[in-house]
Amino acid sequence: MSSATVSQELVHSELRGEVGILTLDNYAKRNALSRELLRGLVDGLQGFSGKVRAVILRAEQDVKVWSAGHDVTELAHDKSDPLAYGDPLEVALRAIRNFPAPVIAMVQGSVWGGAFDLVMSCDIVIADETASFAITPANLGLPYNTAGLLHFIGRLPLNLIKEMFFTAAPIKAQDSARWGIVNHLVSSTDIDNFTFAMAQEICTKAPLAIAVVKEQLTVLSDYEPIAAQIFEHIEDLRRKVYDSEDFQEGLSAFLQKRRPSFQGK
Ligand code: LCV
Repeated sequence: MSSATVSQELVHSELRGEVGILTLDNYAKRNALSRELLRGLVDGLQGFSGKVRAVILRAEQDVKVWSAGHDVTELAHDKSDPLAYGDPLEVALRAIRNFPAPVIAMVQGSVWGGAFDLVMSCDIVIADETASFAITPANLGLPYNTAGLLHFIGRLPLNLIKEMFFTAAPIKAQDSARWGIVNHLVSSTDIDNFTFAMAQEICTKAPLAIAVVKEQLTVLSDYEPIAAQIFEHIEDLRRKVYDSEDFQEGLSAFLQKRRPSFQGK
């Protein structure tokens, strides 16, 4: 089976009028964001180009886990940057942020790690009462990347971002609505219709005007002037972390299904 076919197996694409629907479907691995699954997501978006005025990104109906985040088995552990610019997850996040129509994340179940960045890279987030959101690099000893942090800084209060990164604890549905992680919290019985109705409403508006406003908001919210010296300092700090024994311990513990023992070195 070709790689493209595998990817299409992991992410289903569906056209419903001018709404494109991408469904994550690798529950055996809790929709972990592997390079194959992410390729299916990016290919699905590209396949919608010129055909849709709104996209819904979802998982299968009523899953307990929307996505378990980055596929940990694919994280670079050769002392190179595990979340580099060319990482398949970063490529997928940019594809969503640069897609010329609104992408709505429809979330049921738990969202972990890089999948939280994926959801927050969508333009609108609709969730039900089973949703929760966690960012988990502290469980792996991994230094999150600067672009990812900027995604969060532009969207959420700094104290919430710190709590999520420092505790790696899931934010439950009600709190996610209170903090503005989600636009709407609706019941699991209503979420399908509610999300599709919003997508259909968007389809009745001027697509060029929407595409330009989306692009303007992306450019303006991403525009955080960082002096080269500061960027290099940040990269130096991150290198110390992904070079650390703790990162190796975090990966080993995950793969051996045991709790990590971090030594701070
Ligand atoms: C590969 C997986 C994964 C997975 N990768 O089911 O945010 S950052 O910076 O940390 C970033 C680098 C990132 O996103 O890292 C990943 C962060 N994700 C997590 O920490 C969540 C890890 N997963 C879990 O805690 C559990 O799997 C949850 C709670 C999501 C679901 O638990 P449940 O008991 O329902 P299992 O743990 O049994 O997982 C089912 C299969 O999916 C694999 C896991 O190894 C298992 O595979 P096997 O059946 O082959 O043993 N899996 C789960 N998450 N992120 N593989």
